[in-house]
Order: sequence, then C-alpha cells, then structure tokens
Amino acid sequence: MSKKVALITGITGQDGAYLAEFLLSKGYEVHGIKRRSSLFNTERIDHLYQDPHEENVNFHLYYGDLTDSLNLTRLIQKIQPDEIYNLAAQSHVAVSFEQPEYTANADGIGTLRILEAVRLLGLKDKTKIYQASTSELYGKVQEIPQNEKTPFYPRSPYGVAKLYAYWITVNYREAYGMFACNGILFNHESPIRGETFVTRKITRGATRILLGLDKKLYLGNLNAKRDWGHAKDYVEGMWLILQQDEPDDYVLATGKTTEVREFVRMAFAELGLEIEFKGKGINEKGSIVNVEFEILNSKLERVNADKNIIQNLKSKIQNLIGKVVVEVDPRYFRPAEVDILIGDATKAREKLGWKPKHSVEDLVKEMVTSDLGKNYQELVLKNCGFEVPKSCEL
Ligand code: NDP
Ligand code: GDR
Repeated sequence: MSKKVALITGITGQDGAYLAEFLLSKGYEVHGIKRRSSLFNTERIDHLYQDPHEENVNFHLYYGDLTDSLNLTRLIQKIQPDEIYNLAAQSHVAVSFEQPEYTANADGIGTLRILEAVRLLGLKDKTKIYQASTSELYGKVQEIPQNEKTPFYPRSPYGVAKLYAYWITVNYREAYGMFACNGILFNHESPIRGETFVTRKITRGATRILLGLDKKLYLGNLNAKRDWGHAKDYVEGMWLILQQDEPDDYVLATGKTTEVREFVRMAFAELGLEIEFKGKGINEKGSIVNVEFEILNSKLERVNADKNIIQNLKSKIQNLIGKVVVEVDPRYFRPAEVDILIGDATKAREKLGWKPKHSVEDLVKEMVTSDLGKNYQELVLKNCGFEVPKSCEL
C-alpha cells in the first residue's frame, strides 16, 4: 500500500513539530510549509531533517505563506496531499491587537485559500482538511464548561479571524461535501512552546531567577484561568479527527482549569521555591519566603551541575529570600480579556476514543525541567566569562 501523504502548514511551530514527528512515526510522507526568515527558523524540526539526496525521503519542506494563494495552490497541486493540517497562524492573542489586519489575512483568509485551492484543483474527494480552531472562539464565556454547542463570542482580532476560519471550514464541508473539520483546541503547551506564551514565559522566567540570570518575571493578568493540556496529546487528537468516516468538529480539552497565578506558584514550587503573593490585581507582587534546599539540589543534579556550581547557587538562593520575583506589568494586559476557559471533550472521548494523557502538574514538571537544562547552559557560559545577550522578544 502506498504511503499516506500529509501537508502541514505551520510545521515550524509547536504543534507542527509534534504533529510531523507523530505522522512520521505512523509511516506518513510529511510535507511542510515554512516561512522564509533571515535567521534559521527550523529549530523545532531539525531533528526530523532527512537528506534530500538520499533515497526514501519522507520529510520535505517548502517555502510558503498563508497570505500567498498562488504559492499555496502550486504546492497543493504538486504534493497532492491525502490530508492537510492547517496549523499556520499568527497565533499570539496579544500580538493580534497590534497586527489585526495581518492576523485576519493569515488566520482567516489563509484558511479560505487552502479550502479553495483544494476545491479548484479538483482534490475535494481526495484531500481531507484539518483546521486549527481554538477555544478563543468562546471568548466572553456564555457557559461553563464549553463544548461544540456553546455559542462563540471572540474577544480579540485573533479570535475573530479564527471565527471566520471556523465557519468557512464548516461552509465548505456543507456546500461542497468536503472532508473539512475543525478541532476546537483548548490551550496546549510543552517544553517547545513559544517563549512569549504565559506558561513558557513562567517556566523559563522561574528557572532563570533560580539560576541568577534574571531578577524578576513581569506578567500581565494573573487572574485569567486556562484549561492547559500537553501538545503531544493534542496532535494525536488532530490526526484522529481526520481518520473518522464522517467529517465533524471536536473540542479537545482536559476539563480542568488553572489560574495563571497558580501556574506561577506551581512552577516556582517545582524548583523548590515557595512564593507568597502579597496582593491582588495591578499592585500585586510575589515574594520568595521560603527555600527548600533539598529539592533544589536534586533538580540541579538532574542537569549534571557540578558541586561547586550547586554551592554557588545555594548562596544565590540565600540572597533571593524576601525579594519580589514576580511583578505585574500592565503592558501585558490585553484590551479585552478572556477570563476563563474550561473545555468539555466528551464528544472526542466518545467518538474518537481520545483523552489527554498528561495533567497540568506533569506539564509544569516537564517544562520546568527542560527550561532548567536550557538556561543552565547559559549560566555555564556566563561562569566562563561569556555574556549571552538578552532576547528583545520578552
Ligand atoms: P505557533 O505560534 O507555535 O506556530 C505557528 C506556526 O505558523 C509557525 O510555524 C509559524 O511560522 C507559522 N506561521 C505564522 N504565520 C504564517 C503565515 N502567514 N504563513 C505561513 N506560516 C505562518 O502555534 P502553535 O503551534 O501553538 O499552534 C498551531 C495552530 O493551532 C495555530 O493556528 C494556533 O492558532 C492554533 N491553536 C493553538 C493552540 C495552542 O494552545 N497552542 C490552541 C488552539 C489553537 P514561524 O515559525 O516562521 O513563525
Ligand atoms: P492565550 O495564551 O491567549 O490563551 O492563547 P497566552 O499564554 O498568551 O495567555 C494565557 C493567559 O495568560 C494571561 N497572561 C499573559 N499572557 C502572556 N502571553 N504573557 C504574559 O505576560 C501574561 N500574563 C498574564 C493572558 O492575559 C491570558 O489570559 C493561546 C494561543 O496559543 C492561541 O493561539 C490559542 O488559540 C489559545 O491559546 C487557545
């Protein structure tokens, strides 16, 4: 039997990387669209690279962009995919307030470009399409928990662009009989989550404070609540959605919601640092009030820290006690906020047999451990006299 062929847009992103890995493990031929960049942007998928000069290559990359219809149409014609996973998007909610037109173009019309290319190329009976829809569609929440029947009320240019993408997917399914599906996915994270999303910003920031590389972590609304799952579980759900006999839309979620403030506490606790919050709202400060050296030591041993450095860190930790390490910066508040998301994935469980394998506690542990390893390397360089410049991004 010939191999199934998948095309992934957004393959360089968090979900694209996990999905590519997953489909390759299932024996797929995987094609991905990446954007041209002046710097390398394939870090998340470099481990999947296959030398195109070899035989039996199953992994192929092309330049492309969701704002470029001709390019998308040409690539879909060339690749003739059995399945398209449309994951590409300007996916940052706060950035969508800064770039609303671009976000509408890439996230909204981009989806139309793919559907229309498949239709015009006469591939509608061959190619199945997965659209990366989002819990941001629920926005100003009308009911708790949210399922496939909950009304939408998006609260950002990102959410509104994704609302168009959701409905145009449903419309092409109903109008042309296409196998086009929405996965309405609640937040999902991982060690390769973008550093400006709140979970990764917290796990990275907490480890850097512990290592003495940063003094403070500046965050926005600590009161928001999100249903956080693991990206690895969610990409399997995407695939299952396209393996059904009939096209349909599904919520993927854990069913548990956690406050941003609690995620902060969990991340510091994972590093053996107990933090106490001093206030609420805009004036809120977080202070380290207690340090558990035993936990700290065992964590550092895991990243192969040498004894001198552990000793060095112990003295740094002493200096942290009583210091404010988390501060609210209104710069990170959004013009309109989504206060609480909690998903009901009953339909996915019953019809797809899908359920998440990771809890939010597993997620915090995995992300903190990974960030400790990554940032420890920077500390080693610093201790050898090399200064690593701070990123402009955060
Ligand atoms: P990321 O931001 O990590 O990845 C987005 C990907 O899209 C990157 O590969 C990015 O390229 C690419 N991209 C951005 N703009 C364009 C464009 N104009 N043309 C082509 N490619 C583009 O997002 P995630 O992996 O977290 O999310 C994947 C999808 O799922 C997105 O559509 C997101 O909106 C949606 N989603 C995500 C959820 C989550 O919690 N992660 C939840 C629900 C939905 P580059 O690397 O060059 O920036
Ligand atoms: P979200 O994720 O907006 O839910 O979109 P994000 O991690 O950006 O924010 C979650 C919540 O945390 C609050 N917050 C902060 N957020 C960021 N980024 N930075 C901060 O400093 C900060 N402080 C507090 C936010 O206000 C918000 O309430 C993600 C994206 O992956 C979307 O593409 C996806 O569709 C949805 O999840 C489901």
